[in-house]
Amino acid sequence: MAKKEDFDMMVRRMINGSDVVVEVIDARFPSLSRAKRYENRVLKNRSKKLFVAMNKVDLVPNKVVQKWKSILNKEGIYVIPTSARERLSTTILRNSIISAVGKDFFYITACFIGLPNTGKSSLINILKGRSSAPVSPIPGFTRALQVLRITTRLRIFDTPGVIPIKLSLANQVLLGVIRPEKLPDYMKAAWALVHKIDQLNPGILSETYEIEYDSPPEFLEKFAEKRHKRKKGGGLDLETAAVIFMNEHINKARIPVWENPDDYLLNKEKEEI
Ligand SMILES: Nc1nc2c(ncn2[C@@H]2O[C@H](COP(=O)(O)OP(=O)(O)OP(=O)(O)O)[C@@H](O)[C@H]2O)c(=O)[nH]1
Ligand SMILES: [Mg+2]
Repeated sequence: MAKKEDFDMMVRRMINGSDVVVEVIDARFPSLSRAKRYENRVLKNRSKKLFVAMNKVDLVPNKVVQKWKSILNKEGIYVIPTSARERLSTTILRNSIISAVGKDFFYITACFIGLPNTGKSSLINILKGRSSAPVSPIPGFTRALQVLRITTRLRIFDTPGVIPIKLSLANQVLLGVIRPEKLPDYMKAAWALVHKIDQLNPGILSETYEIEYDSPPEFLEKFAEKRHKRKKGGGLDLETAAVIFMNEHINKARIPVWENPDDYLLNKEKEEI
C-alpha cells in the first residue's frame, strides 16, 4: 500500500507536469481544507494556473459561500463554488480550465488535488460526462494516479487526497479526511468532534439528534442510548456509538456545520495586530 509520503510525492510531481491545477476544497471548511503548501508551489510558477473549486456548496447557505468566495478572492485565489452532487458550476469549471491555457497550446493537462473526500473524483466524472473515476464516501478512496481524457484537448489527472501534516486529529475528523474505523481511540475522536461542532455551530447537535447534554461524553452516552447500542452485558457500547456518530458526519454529512467566515476574518485581524 502506498504511504502518505508517496502520495505527497505523486501530487508534487503532478503539479510540476500540469498546466492547470485545480485544488478541490470543502465549502463547509474553506480555510481548514486548503493545502497552502501545494497552492504556493503552483503560484510561484507563473506558467501554471491555480483554481480552487469550493465543492459541496449544496451543504452550506449561499450567503456563507459568497462570503468565503470574496475572502479567498481577496487573498489572490480564484474560486469557483461547485457542487458535484447538484452539478453546479461544473461547466464553468471546465471552461475556466480550458481558457486558462492560451490558444497557442492545443493540449492541456490539468490535475485535481486536495484533501481526501473533498469530491475530486466526483467533479472529474461530471466533466467527463460519465463515471470513470471511482467515487466513494470513504476518505482516501483514490489510491493511485488516474488519467482521464476529457476532450481531445484536455486530459485530467485525478490524484489521491493528501492530509496536511499540520491538521489536528480533531480537524481530521471534522473534515472527514480519515476513516473513523482506523482511529486508535474512537471515543476520544467522537468527543473531539462534538467539541468542534459545538464551537462552530452551538446547539446544532441538540437540534439534529434531540439530545440535551453538558459535555461531549454526556452527548455520546445519550447518543448510544438513543441508538440502543449496548454490549452483551447490558452496558452502553460507546465505541460502536462513536463510530456511528462520526460516520453520520463524514459519510452522510448529516450535521449542518461550517466554518464561519466572520470568525475567520476576526481571527486574521487579531493575528495581524
Ligand atoms: N453533498 C455533496 N457531496 C459530495 C459532493 N461531491 C462529492 N460528494 C461526496 O463526497 C464523497 C467523496 O467524493 P469523492 O469524489 O470520492 O472525493 P475524492 O476527493 O475523490 O476523495 P479521495 O479519493 O478519498 O481523495 C462521496 O460520498 C461523494 O458522493 C458535493 O458537491 N456535495
Ligand atoms: Mg478520489
